[in-house]
Amino acid sequence: MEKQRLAVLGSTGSIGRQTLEVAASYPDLFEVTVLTANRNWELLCKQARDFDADTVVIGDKNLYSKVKEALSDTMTKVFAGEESLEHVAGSSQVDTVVTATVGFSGLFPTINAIKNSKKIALANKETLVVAGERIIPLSMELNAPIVPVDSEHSAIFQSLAGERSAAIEKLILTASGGPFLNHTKDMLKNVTLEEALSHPSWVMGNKITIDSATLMNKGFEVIEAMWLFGVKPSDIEVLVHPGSVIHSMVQFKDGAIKAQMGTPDMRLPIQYALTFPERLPLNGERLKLEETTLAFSKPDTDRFPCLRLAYRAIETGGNAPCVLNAANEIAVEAFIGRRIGFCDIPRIIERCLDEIAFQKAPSFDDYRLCDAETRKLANSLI
Ligand code: MN3
Repeated sequence: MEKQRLAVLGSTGSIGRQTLEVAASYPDLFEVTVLTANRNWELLCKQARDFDADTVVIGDKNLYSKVKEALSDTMTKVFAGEESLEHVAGSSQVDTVVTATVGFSGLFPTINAIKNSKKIALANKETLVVAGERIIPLSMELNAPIVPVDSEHSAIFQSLAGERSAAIEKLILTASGGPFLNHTKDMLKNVTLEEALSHPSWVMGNKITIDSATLMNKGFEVIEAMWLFGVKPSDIEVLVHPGSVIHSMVQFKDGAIKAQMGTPDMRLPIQYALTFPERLPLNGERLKLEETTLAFSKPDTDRFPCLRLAYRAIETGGNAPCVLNAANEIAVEAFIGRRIGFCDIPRIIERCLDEIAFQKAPSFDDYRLCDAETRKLANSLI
């Protein structure tokens, strides 16, 4: 394998830190040249030193002087702000861009990485939720392969190795069901932030943990899978599988089902995305099959309307998934800030989907405008 120079966008978050763990375990294969973070400047500076990074970007411009000073005795170049984030994703110092940022903010850096024909290890699913319709053709045209990091999509990607996509009958995305799997509608009205943040199987950042509790995360993943693997939403089935043993499956036209199983350890899909088609050793716990049970059930979109709203958005198409994402970001942020209740999240998203004007074929600039307009409306509904 040739040595890859990595840009890790969102290096201080959960996926970013685990990406650096993987990179550190194979110093002959990976050189970390670019690191970016939104606000966690102290960890960013530590990472820059540990990996002798060429360039760092801090998203929050107010923190620029702190980072600059902390790294003043190093050769690391320091930049700040959104434009710099976008710019470094296309840097000539980089072969592979790991997009581990959260939300819409990942979109434009990813576009710039594609425009510069980088390999994309995609962890920022919102990129494809919002703009998959334009991103996928662009990545094919410019020879910028997009490899999934999301565990479900990695499982499907692994199950498809050696198969033809024409042989796919359907994709089966598994969902842990989140902490409220067995809550009644009434119980859901009164759940607390702390309860929502205690995910039964995965340790992740706050935003995605809330998205998992509402099942919006699974809705996003349906959209992500549709673009990544070129299938219709009706050919993607979601099954609740509380054990999180099977990370997702592919059913083929002859009825065979292939699945990828493992412990819930994100380093595996991260490492596979970076080393594919090679599969390298990874230390860690191994699945004890004798202690696992495989149980599956259909998700309940009556109790978890976010999943239904995601299907609605993708069937509507155009700018609807962009509205879905922006409204969700604002509603989740408000829930984390204890300004709204858990059941207000789908209420706000549905209102935005009802009220924002439909656009059939938005450009990248239109997405930016639609995102801003939806955020404004969603904020007014809080
Ligand atoms: Mn996932």
